[in-house]
Amino acid sequence: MTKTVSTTPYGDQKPGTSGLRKKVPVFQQKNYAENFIQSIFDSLEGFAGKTLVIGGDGRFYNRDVIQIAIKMAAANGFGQVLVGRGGILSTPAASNIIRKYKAFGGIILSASHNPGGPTEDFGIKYNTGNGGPAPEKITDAIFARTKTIDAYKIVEADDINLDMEGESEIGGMTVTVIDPVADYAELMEKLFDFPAIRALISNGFGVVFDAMSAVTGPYAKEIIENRLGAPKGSVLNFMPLPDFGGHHPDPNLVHARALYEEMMSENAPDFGAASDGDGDRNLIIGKGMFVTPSDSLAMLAANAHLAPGYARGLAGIARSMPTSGAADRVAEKLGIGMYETPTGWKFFGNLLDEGMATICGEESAGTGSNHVREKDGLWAVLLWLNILAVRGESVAEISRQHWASYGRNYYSRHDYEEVDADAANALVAALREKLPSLPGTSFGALKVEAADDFAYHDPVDHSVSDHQGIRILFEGGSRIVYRLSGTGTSGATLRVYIERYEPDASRHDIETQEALADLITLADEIADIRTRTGRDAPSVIT
Ligand code: VG1
Ligand code: CO
Repeated sequence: MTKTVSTTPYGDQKPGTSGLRKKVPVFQQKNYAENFIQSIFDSLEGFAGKTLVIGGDGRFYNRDVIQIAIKMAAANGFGQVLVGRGGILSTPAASNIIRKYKAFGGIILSASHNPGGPTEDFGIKYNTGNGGPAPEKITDAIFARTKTIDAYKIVEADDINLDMEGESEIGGMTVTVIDPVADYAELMEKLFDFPAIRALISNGFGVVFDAMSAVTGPYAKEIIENRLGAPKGSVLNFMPLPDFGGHHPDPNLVHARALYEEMMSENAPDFGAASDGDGDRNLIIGKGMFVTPSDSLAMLAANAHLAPGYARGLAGIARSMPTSGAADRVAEKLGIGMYETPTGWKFFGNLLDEGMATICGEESAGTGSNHVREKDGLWAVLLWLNILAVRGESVAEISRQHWASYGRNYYSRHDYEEVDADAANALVAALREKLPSLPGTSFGALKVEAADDFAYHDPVDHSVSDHQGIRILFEGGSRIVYRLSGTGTSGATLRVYIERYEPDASRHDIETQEALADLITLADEIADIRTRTGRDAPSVIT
């Protein structure tokens, strides 16, 4: 039976870079999740009788919100819900399911790389029929609706058994519990040369994948161990846990430190990788060689034609603005389009839908292609393995050769997490004011060529997104970029992105922080970071 429940708005339901993310106790407030889900439905049109995909990364509160979302979808008139068994769907797998089964859209429950548990983070995101995160036009409408919502619709029924595959019915709507892995694994087999990767591995090429107790465990077990024949135990931390074992499921040099140490050790396997909470990020480390995500994008783009799914070449490459310019050099050499978008995967959707870009990437360990409309952690791992199998060289060899032919973009991101929000906003405001005075100014050997607050003009729908990060561009290709995170749940996180281009191959072996030392000092000087945040050093360096 459908009932309409009256409710009152919450003022803080503005979706950020990737959906609405809050602490679990915030989501547990009366009608909090219901308000947001109803606001999603109220912002959409024409879904009566259509299919909605629902799944999440398995974090604490996932199952509760899935039951609510199913009952609300039924009450709002959807014809069918496809939900992953156990409530599990990685973000790229959900994107694939939406596309493959021509669903109207999907609700993905995740706070990605943020920690999980009763007092940690939770999130809700809406994806449209192309499988991608809703564009700003829709997220703005959802936010507007959350401010006026006064009722939501839900059916009164027993919970769905999420642990058994099959169909059931709730309030006139069909609920199908599906295998979360099968469709995704099948797609990967289509894109990549599994026999070649299998042969590589059976010849003793060592692979280790850390699922970080998050959603990619079941996917990596099936693909890397079962289908590609890596020895049992190659996939670490493969059980998705509601609190990710108490860790941050963030595959970076801080939170995946153990993997990094192993890969730098003498007996390291040939290839190490990890993914994040919801499976859309990737960390790639060869024996003795960490590949920065920006370099990984460039190297994958330069070699993608070696994998069957990309044998016909790329239409174009897109990267988020803070991502290093390494991929630009590849696009230039290939003679294909290069697009620079704001941070967040939603901005790649139009470029992918229009066939303008084939491969996209972000410095935050996100890479993906037109096979889905989300970044895809395991996809990046498999493309690397496919390339390694074909080239028969190590990650370190491929990296060095890449730098030798394109030059090296030294790159690092410094995060100042949970700083006072007012201080962070004041810092950005002061930087903005400084912008007009910077071009032409010299700081030691560094001369500012241009400085702006990045604005994106979408070439497809012509929408404009302002204030996407402060850029200070120096002569010779060095850059400092500042922006505030849109995914955090407490205080503000200041991200400072630092890049220096080095064409000279005899200077490609400098330690990254050392190679960037003058820019790092200058980043603090220009923005007054220490004084304004009260911090001596960043909390995370990637
Ligand atoms: C961060 C990253 C961004 C990424 C976003 C979502 O956003 O910088 O590149 O798209 O997270 O990724 P922000 O606004 O905090 O800088 V995920 O894996 O958290 O869905
Ligand atoms: Co993620």
